[in-house]
Amino acid sequence: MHRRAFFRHAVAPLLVASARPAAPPAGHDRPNIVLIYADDVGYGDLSCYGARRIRTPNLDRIAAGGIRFLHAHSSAATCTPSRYALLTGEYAWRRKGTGVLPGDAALIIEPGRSTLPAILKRQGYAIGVVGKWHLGLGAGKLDWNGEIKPGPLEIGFDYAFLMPATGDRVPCVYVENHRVVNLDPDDPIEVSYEKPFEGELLGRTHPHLLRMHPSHGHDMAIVNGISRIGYMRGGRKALWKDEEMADVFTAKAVEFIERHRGGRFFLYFATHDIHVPRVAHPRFAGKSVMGPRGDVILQLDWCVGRILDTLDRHGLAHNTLVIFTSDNGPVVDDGYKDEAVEKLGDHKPAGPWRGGKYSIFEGGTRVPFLVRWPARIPKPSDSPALISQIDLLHTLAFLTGASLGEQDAPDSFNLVSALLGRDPQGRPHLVEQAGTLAVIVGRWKYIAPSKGPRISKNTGIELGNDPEPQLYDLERDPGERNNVAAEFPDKVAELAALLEQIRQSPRTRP
Ligand code: NG6
Ligand code: CA
Repeated sequence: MHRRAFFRHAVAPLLVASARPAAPPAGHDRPNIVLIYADDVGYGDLSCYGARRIRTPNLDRIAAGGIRFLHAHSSAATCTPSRYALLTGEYAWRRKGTGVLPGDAALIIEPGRSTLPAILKRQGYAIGVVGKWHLGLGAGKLDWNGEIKPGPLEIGFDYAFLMPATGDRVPCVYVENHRVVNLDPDDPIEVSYEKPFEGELLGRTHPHLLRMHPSHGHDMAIVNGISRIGYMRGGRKALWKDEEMADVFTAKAVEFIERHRGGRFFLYFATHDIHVPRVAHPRFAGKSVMGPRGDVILQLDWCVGRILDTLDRHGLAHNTLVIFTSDNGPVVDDGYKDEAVEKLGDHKPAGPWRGGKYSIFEGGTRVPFLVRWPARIPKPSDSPALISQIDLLHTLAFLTGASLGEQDAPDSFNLVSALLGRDPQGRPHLVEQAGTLAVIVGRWKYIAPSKGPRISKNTGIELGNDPEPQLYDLERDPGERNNVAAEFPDKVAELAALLEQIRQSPRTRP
């Protein structure tokens, strides 16, 4: 077929979504929305997804009263690009500078854009974010002692209580709205990702000061007996205690719900768990058989339980849409010697999928995704629909009665019928992002050739890079073991062309 004609006949139809969405609820039926966004939790890490060596009763409660998605994806296999896509509805690979950010990066979402929080705010919702941010703060070199902006408040949130980047990156302080919490003006904070401060004690030079040791990287600033990525000095009263973080975030999340229970609210609750460093509160430390990685899964489950209990206590559960998912797939050794490898046993963090965090195989982005909304989802079910977190923007906009402008959320599909369990198909196609890109259409997955390493030397994860094209039949071979590219050259050509077409066009949504 001629190339142009090929696009028109084979590719173009795929760029248009088919399923007709269910009607949006009338004003008074619009739900409260709680999006619980966990960090590095794998498909196989929850008992409602088959884990046996660990129990997650509160997460299982969501599954038991809602929908368990089996083909749901984070937008990328690492944090920053997944979160960028979640909040903007745009594939992160379209934009430079959306990879894993250092802790002193500037905000990567331009104020004024129609973000998920900005759209829901226009619909009259109170909008809060509690937990991990990792999308940058400020507009250039940031003074952590002054007003910290632009940040979440400038892109649509009304309230923010944040960890700026990750638990393993400085600065190790909380930021509430525009200020560092508990900052003593006589002990200002300084942050550098270039060189240590004079006299700074580091993990690599003073390992005897550490209670948790790095396995790779993470040998710079020491905070709370744990060495991190990056250097910092000062702000001693403001430093967080890792073992208290889950309690601190959960209390802020509960407060937000209680403050806004009289109206409509959207809470984006982005836990630090189960990212490294994995330091559980003493209530959970040693309580799993899998060491700290298991303990923080128990802790995460407890946080989720507190949120659900709060909704119950205030009679909000019936009309609250609760979504639980994770920003990327799982990793076992992500840079600290925390016994995760030694105590894993036969636990499969990625469940049946190959690879994990950082990987273009399914383990990279195929994550747990649970949805509960008793008012609109009367009975529990499993859904095989292909959905992505990038679709939440359009779907939630629709559910709350908002419409999108032409330029908004270019890659976000309105999947309300799939979200409510009425459409088993979902997206017509999905681009997955790790070191390279892949595209899924129906049963087929094509992975674009790439020169990167096949296996990460740090984490041991199979990254899925291959200089040759890869084609997998996910129906017959969900574990991506048999590359059938040589058997189906037409399929390879078709999907390679589709991926190219998606890259070239500024948007994929209808
Ligand atoms: C990597 C870190 C890893 C983790 C990751 C980001 C090293 C050696 N590894 O660079 O520990 O922080 O970045 O994780 O520094 S994410 O979930 O926020 O994407
Ligand atoms: Ca992550």
